[in-house]
Amino acid sequence: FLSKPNQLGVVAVGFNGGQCKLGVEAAPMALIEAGLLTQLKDDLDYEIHHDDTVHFYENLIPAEDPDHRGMKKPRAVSAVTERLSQQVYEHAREGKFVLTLGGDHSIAIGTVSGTAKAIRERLGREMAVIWVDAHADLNTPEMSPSGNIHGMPMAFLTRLAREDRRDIFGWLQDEHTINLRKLVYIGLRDVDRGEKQLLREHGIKAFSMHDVDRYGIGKVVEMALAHIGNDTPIHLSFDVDGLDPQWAPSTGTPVRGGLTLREGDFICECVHETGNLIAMDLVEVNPSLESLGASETIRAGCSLVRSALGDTLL
Ligand code: 6HN
Ligand code: MN
Ligand code: MN
Ligand code: MN
Repeated sequence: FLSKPNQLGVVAVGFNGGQCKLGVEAAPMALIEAGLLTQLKDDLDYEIHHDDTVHFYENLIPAEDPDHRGMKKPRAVSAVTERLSQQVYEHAREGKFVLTLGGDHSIAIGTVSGTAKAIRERLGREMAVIWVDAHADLNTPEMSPSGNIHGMPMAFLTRLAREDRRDIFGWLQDEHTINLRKLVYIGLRDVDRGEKQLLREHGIKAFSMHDVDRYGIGKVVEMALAHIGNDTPIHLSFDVDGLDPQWAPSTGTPVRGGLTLREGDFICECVHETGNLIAMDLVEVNPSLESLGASETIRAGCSLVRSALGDTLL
């Protein structure tokens, strides 16, 4: 599905408005300073298209942004993700792989909508999303326990949540959305009540840590990919909190009992091997939390991205 398999579009998104902790906006720079893009270029032979900018989207953040339906900073998140959607779309419509470095997970409203639209236009296809995370990020505004939009992106992307106001996600059109049957979760272990009900009601494919323990990561990835089918473009959205805090302590909502780094890398390698991966997000690295573990978390993030882009395969 990549018309240019070694062309890599990179978007660095220093955005933290989908949750309340400072620091996650510094992750793209930290990942780049750790050498991530150099490694992709020199070791994996990608031609990198990057504007050499970390986008903070200051001009898009309104001074006044009162809560709406319980959502915190709805206009800021909406405006930033609308712009990001366009940036990602522009890379993806040319057939490049799109790597987005976040930022908190609310930015997936921008990334997934951008690739979904490009894939519909280029190939007339609905793409699949593999969401690796401790959380389902499927809360509608009304069922969210926190009001933080990083817990809601999948609800908006699948139309389980809708909002007509243009300045609060009303810009999302059908062309931006994801079919619930084309969504697969891996790594879940902290899912809210309402989210569990939605997962059950809609029969959404979800592999929790319980499933990873029961079947092993090999079988889980095999089942996840079988659900998607072997001729479907895939967008991988990887929340670093899918990993156990032992490997990724520096993240805003850590949950014990997660994936090992090796299991995370394995997921990325297998998705790469399908040849169908068209985009990846790496989100929720927060270098200012658990500062002792920051460099470890950053190294883990770099490893996940390299694995998704074809490293470690012989
Ligand atoms: N993330 N389910 C919780 C909430 O506030 O909605 C946590 C969400 C975490 C989101 O980690 O991207
Ligand atoms: Mn999470
Ligand atoms: Mn929780
Ligand atoms: Mn998440």
